[in-house]
Amino acid sequence: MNEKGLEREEIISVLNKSKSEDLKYNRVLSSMCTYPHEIAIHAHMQFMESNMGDFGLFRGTYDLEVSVLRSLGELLHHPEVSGYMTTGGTESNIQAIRSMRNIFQRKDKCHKPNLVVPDSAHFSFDKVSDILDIELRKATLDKDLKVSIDSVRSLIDDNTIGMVAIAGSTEFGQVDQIDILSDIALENNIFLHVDAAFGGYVLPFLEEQHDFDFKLPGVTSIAIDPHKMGLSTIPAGVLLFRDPGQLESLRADTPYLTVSTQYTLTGTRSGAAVAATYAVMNFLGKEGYRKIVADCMEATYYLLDRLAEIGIYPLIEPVMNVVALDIPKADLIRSTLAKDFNWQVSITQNPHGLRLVIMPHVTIEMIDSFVQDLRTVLETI
Ligand code: 0PR
Repeated sequence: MNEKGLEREEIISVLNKSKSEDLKYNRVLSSMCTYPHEIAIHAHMQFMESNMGDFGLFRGTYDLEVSVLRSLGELLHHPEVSGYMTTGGTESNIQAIRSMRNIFQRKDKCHKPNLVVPDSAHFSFDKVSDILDIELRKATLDKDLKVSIDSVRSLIDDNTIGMVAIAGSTEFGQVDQIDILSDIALENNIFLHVDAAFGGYVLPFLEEQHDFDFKLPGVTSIAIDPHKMGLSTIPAGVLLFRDPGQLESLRADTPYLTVSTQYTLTGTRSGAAVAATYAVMNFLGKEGYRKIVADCMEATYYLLDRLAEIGIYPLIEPVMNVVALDIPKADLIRSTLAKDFNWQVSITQNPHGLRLVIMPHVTIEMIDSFVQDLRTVLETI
C-alpha cells in the first residue's frame, strides 16, 4: 500500500483498464452466470452497506430476505419453507449436508457418515466431504446421464446420512429421477438434498414440467441460485429446508450482535444481493422468467439445428439450456476456439465432450458466428 493515496482519476483509470481486460459475455459460452438484470443492479447499489450478518441493524433488508424465501417456497411447493440467502450453490450445499450430519450424529447412529451423490455432482460436494469429514459415495450415471437408481441403492448403508439429486447438472443440464430418489429417501429414512443451483430458475418455467422440488415428499432441502438463471447479482444463493429443525441444527449463538443467533456459514453477508434478488424476482414475476427461459431454449434449439448441419450432435437431448456435444478432441477444440477466435467454451469429463451454456446473453448472431468458427476449427485440427 502507498504511504499517500493516489488521485481519484488515477484509480479510475486503473479500474477502467482492468475492466477492459475482463472478457465480455459476448464471447462466453461456458458460464452459468450472466449480466444481472438492470433492476437488480439498481437495488444492489442502493443496499451496498447492508450487512445481513447483523440484520438487526438492517430490518428492511431482512424483510426483503423473508419475502424472497417465501416467494421461492411458494414456487417450489412449500410456502412455509425455512432457510436463508447464501453466497451461492457451494455454501448452500455445504450447509445442507452439515445440517444432515448434525441431526444424524445427534441420533448417534454412526461414526463415519457417508453421502451418496451422483457422479455428475458439482465439485462443491468434494469440498463438503473434505470440510465435514464425510465419505462421498459417487453413484454411476445411466445412459441418459441421470444417476443410476441401482447404483444409488447399492451404495446406501446404515451410515448413509442422505443423498443428493441434481436438478440441472453442471456439465449436462440433466435432471435426475428425483421422484424415485424421494421414495428411496423415505424408505431408508434418510435426507434428500436437491442441488437446483442452476435448474431451480429454469425447470419451473419450462413448458415440460419436471418433479424436482418439495412437491416430492422425500425432498428435504434445495439449493437454488438467483445469481445464475435468476439474473440477480453475485453473491446470491438460497438454501431452503422443508423442516425448520434442519435450519435449527445450524444454529450458532451470537450474544453480542443485534440478533442473538445465526444459522449461516459466513458471518458478514451481502444485503445488496438480497435486495437485488428481491427486486428482479418481483420485477420479472413468473411471466418474465418464463419468457427468459423460453428465449434461452429457443436459442438452444437454434444452436442444435446449426450444429446438425455440420454433423455435430448432443450427447443427450438437452433438458435445459446446457448442451454437451459428442465431439472428439474436445480439449483441443476448446483451446483452439479460445486462441484463434476468443471463444470461451467448456468441456465435460465423463463422457468427454464440448460443453456450451446458452445463457440470456447468448444471441442468435453469437450462435451463427460461433458455429462458423467451430466449423473452421474442425477443418484445421
Ligand atoms: N451446484 C451446481 C449444479 C452448479 O452448477 C454450481 C456452479 C454449484 C452448485 C456451485 O455454485 P457456486 O459457484 O455459486 O458456489 N456451477 C458453475 C460451474 O462450476 C459456476 C460457474 C459460474 C462457473 C460461472 C464458471 C462461471 O463462469 O461451472
